[in-house]
Amino acid sequence: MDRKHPEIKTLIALSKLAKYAIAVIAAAMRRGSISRKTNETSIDVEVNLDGSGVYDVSTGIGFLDHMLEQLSRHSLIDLKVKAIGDLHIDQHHTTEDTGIAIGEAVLQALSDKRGITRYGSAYAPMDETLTRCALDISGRPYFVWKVSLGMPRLGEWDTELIEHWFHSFATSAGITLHIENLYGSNNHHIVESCYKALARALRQAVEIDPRKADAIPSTKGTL
Ligand SMILES: [Mn+2]
Repeated sequence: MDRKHPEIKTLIALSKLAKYAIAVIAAAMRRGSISRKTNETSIDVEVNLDGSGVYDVSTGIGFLDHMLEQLSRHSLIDLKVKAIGDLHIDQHHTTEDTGIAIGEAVLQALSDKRGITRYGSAYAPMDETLTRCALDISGRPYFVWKVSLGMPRLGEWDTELIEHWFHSFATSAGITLHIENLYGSNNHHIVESCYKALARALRQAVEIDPRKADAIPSTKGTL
């Protein structure tokens, strides 16, 4: 086969274009939708991994809404969350279950994970605070949290639940997730930088890598 022959060159160009088009179409369908009802919470979540960071979030916990909005805005993942939980007891179930449902929706949207970059990492500075997030969409959930918070509450949100949110998200999305606050003093900044670092790292990791758009990014052939 003469690769310099004009017709062959056209055919090669067309097949590359077709591969790219298939990747774009597959990417356009990377949406997830989860409806999760228990005796403790009722949660509806929709995500679009190829969005533009449009969100509509309502959990009944103001600070959690603020954080989920940051997650969407900085990951460019469109995010709808409607959670009605047993807040008259405490915020534990609502916090945990939104983490689970968003993780499940992301996992569903990733489907067989074809073409994804897979790894992502980001530093998020916020005034005096610096936080690092590194993650692998590995199918092997693992969670490392090196963050200390000195205040018992942010708004009305119990800060001990924040670690739990990240743990629930990592577990249900099947992500190896490491978050470390390197330094900082303001608790609002520390928590917000954790969500922003997660957002930026996630944005990288779910992105379609055009150099391997039709491949599963693992030598095992599955993730
Ligand atoms: Mn803020």
